[in-house]
Amino acid sequence: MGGGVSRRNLFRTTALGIAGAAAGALARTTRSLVEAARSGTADHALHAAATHGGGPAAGPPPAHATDLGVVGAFDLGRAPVDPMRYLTHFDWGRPSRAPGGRTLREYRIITQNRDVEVAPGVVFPAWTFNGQVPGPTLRARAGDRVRVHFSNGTLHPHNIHFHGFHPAEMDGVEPIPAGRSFVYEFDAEPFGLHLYHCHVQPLKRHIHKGLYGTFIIDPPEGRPPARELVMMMNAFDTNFDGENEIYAVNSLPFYYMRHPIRVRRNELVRVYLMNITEFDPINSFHLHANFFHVYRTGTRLTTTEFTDVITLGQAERAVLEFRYPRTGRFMFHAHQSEFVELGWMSFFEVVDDGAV
Ligand SMILES: [Cu+2]
Repeated sequence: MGGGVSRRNLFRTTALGIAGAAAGALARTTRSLVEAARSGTADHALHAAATHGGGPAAGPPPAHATDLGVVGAFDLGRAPVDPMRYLTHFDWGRPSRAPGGRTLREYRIITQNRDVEVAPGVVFPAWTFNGQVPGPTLRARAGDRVRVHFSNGTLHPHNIHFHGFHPAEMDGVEPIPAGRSFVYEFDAEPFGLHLYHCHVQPLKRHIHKGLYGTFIIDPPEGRPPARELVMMMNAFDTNFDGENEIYAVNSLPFYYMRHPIRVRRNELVRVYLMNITEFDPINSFHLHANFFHVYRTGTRLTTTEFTDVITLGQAERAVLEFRYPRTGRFMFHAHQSEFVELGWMSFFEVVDDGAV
């Protein structure tokens, strides 16, 4: 492990919060802790913070708060993505009628470099699709014609490799040079929950820097009505030492802990769960006080598992379905404790009214 901010001390430095000091003091503490971590004196700064702390962090923690969290407010204008919007935002492309009466869907994707704040005070030089990490969730129906207008707006070669069926020349493994464009076109097959990502070497760096997104192909007959939520399990190696310091679903650590995702009691919830985590062999999703039906890769309409933990290797994905019969606040998180401590902790807020 390299010097500076190690994966084990970053959140002890940025994240003392939930039990910490008044907001202004807290911000100063965060900064000093991050700086201390960078200079290798975090333990002293931590001791100082523990000694001088007091008062709540910005934003109320869940009722049964843990000692997890980050200090300071998230700035969504600088965030890799707006986590609430990302959950439910689907880009269906610009539709038109293709020969034979099929639907043609056209999407525009550009790679852009962007410095994003992956935790308060922690800036990451991301490579993005359309300015966000993860990239936009592209969605089509099985059998649609998909046309993706790709432009490389950076100084590095990039491309887009889609998971799914397509001809070799549409496989997205040829680098597209800086400033150049390419049109990927193929039929949307097979239905399921897929992924797209840059496929330029070194692959782990191009992916980890942020060039990935979700690609959903709906079955011809659709799926039952549900509250649909896209969750990308991802992580950031903020000091480029080959280990992640931050874990999350949808990029911001502890975001859904501070801002629980509201769902209605008894409504069908469908999670499109992806794992794009680089540098770790697996990631996982555990739901509290409930079990879910699993549709691996979303390619079948019959469930194969009923469980409360699913473990996925990189690029594996699964559609999960469940209902909460009781109101209340319920955790969901990785079932790897270190990932939890480094950000991958979230809540559902199950409510009775329509305020969802
Ligand atoms: Cu790339």
